[in-house]
Amino acid sequence: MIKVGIVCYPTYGGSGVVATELGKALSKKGHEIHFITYSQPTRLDFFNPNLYYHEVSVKSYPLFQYPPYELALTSKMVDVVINEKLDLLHVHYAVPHASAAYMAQQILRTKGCDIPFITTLHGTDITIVGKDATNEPAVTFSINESNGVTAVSEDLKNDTYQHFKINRSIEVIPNFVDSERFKKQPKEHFKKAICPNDEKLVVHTSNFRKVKRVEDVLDVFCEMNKVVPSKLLLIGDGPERKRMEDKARGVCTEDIRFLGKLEAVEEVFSVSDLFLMTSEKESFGLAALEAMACEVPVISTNAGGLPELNKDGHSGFVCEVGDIDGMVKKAIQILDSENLDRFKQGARARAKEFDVNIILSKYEDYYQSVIKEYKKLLTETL
Ligand code: GMT
Repeated sequence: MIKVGIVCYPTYGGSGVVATELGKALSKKGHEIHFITYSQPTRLDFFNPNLYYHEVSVKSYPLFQYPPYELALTSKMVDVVINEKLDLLHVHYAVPHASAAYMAQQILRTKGCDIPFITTLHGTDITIVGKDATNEPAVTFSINESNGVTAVSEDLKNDTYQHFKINRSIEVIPNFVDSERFKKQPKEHFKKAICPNDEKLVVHTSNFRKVKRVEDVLDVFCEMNKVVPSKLLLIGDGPERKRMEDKARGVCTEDIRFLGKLEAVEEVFSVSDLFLMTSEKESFGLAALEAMACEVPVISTNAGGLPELNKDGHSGFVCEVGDIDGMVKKAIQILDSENLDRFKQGARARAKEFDVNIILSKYEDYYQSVIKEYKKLLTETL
């Protein structure tokens, strides 16, 4: 049994979902998991005696234009490691969690407590926020000082080596899905309500940031809708949502619905026929994996790690970023009654290769090896 402190962004983005699902799965296997976050992680929705939640509260003061979150997080990590006697810290999303973990490790050392930390790189912490000159030196330093580093795809690992001066190995451990929770469920009444005339159901979920290119989803849908009677559901919320609602207004409006944030996305996936992921950057594409697990074929771009997930011609198709015509053609091909079942089975089969039980053991093995290496290092330096 390992006692792990998990740090993540609890309410927003795929990195928080992965961190929370990882912690839940580890706790079910008997590990003791301590979430150290500024609010209750969204998917931390069940009781397990091995799960703990420690809230980081950031105090403000009139002098501060920006309340010092990183400092409060560091101090909380120090407190939890000592009081809960943790074996390992695992921080998700490098900015600023890796540098906070490094600082906590240094403080703990002065108190006679030695603990290794692992940083998991998720995507924009490298491709956008991390490589920005305002953060790059601190991100490079804290990745190099981590006792273990994982990336969610080969592409993200390569990007990290390309944009930062990294002098250590990075382990690729892909995202995963609970294929027992994410599987096709009988929700035909829901399909009937959305698609009363047996239209095909197309779905997109994201946090509506610019990198997702949601306007391409709308363009692809409006074109394919001229050939295949269909409906589009857009799930999620974010900075681009208002602009997308404005864009959708007036163009096949009656076939498009924005649902906002939805917890039980697997219910919508259960009745969907196609998932569109049009991102210009996407290190893995967790939302697409969850859709695939529910037998929804995916049309994705070839950005980042998406081709490592979506098998062209099997679980769906992979197109160039911005290739609207190509995506329309592929969408029509998938939705053809001659092909649809084959793609649905292909999507589920591919998703099962990323089942939580397969990927969880990769994390457990990696935890063990990092702890062992760290102990070896300590005895060597004594
Ligand atoms: O863009 C998001 O959806 C949020 C972002 C994050 O770091 O919170 O997601 C990234 O991490 C996910 C989990 O590892 C990946 O599945 C997403 O592909 C990745 N997003 C991007 O690279 C844009």
